[in-house]
Amino acid sequence: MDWMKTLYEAVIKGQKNEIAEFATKAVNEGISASNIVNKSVIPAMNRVSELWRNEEYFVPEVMRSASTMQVCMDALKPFLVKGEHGKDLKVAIGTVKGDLHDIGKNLVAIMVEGAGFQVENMGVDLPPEQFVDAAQKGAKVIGLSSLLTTSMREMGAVIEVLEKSGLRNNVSFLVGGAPITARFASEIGADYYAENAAGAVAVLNNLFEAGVRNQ
Ligand code: B1M
Repeated sequence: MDWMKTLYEAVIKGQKNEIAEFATKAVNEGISASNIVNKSVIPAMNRVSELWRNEEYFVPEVMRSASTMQVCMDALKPFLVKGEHGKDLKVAIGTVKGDLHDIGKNLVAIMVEGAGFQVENMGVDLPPEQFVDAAQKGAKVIGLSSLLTTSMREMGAVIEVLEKSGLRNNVSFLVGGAPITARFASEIGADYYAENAAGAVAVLNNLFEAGVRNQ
């Protein structure tokens, strides 16, 4: 069985009832969970995005694929989180105010957790004050996600509110999402930009290696 192809197609077709079993079988046959995420699940969601763009998929199909992806990620989570767990660095990740997109943000959160970091997945449509709260609770990195050109400016608002609260120097900001660029990240005063989940993990590994830890 070509599990990578099977899983890729299962996300696209929304085979929610079968996908957990497929994912478990694939792992039991020696395919690594991170390979499944990077080479099947993420490309499948990208394909779903394309189908939406081409008006071949509409909201119900996209939501069906998103929830199938979530079932797959839940099945893979124990294998992703195994092993490297225990990096003493707390990361709070959320989607900014006005934005309900969470598929990519959830992928990033799971991959970051899988790389061993302590993750608080805060949700969507979050006002800046909630990120202040996360910083007060000890998050050293705040990850902001935005998928809309209408909400991306909210990332800058979060950074400003953190500055006003006096906590800006306690945290690093990592930003990402389809409309975000490295240039935009630097314009709003974010510390890091990542294009995808693997990029987010790389940024955090670099910070950890540079000695950034929970106090
Ligand atoms: Co929306 N939507 N949507 N949508 N939606 C987009 C984003 C859009 C590009 C579609 C389009 O028109 N072509 C468009 C935005 C246009 C723009 O602003 N330029 C759009 C729009 C307009 C809207 C609505 C306004 C539609 C309407 O109601 N008229 C509305 C807004 C609602 C709101 O948020 N207030 C809306 C609603 C929805 C649904 C609810 C139907 C659904 C969201 C479901 C959910 O998330 N629970 C939805 C979806 C699914 C999409 C598309 C089709 C797919 C997004 C996705 O999940 N991609 C999208 C079209 C597209 O992208 N082609 C679209 C797969 C995911 C794995 O990729 O999220 O990019 P992505 O995440 C990547 C990277 O971006 C990065 O890593 C991830 C993994 O590789 N990344 C980070 C993300 N966050 C990161 C954080 C990091 C680092 C990296 O560090 C912290």
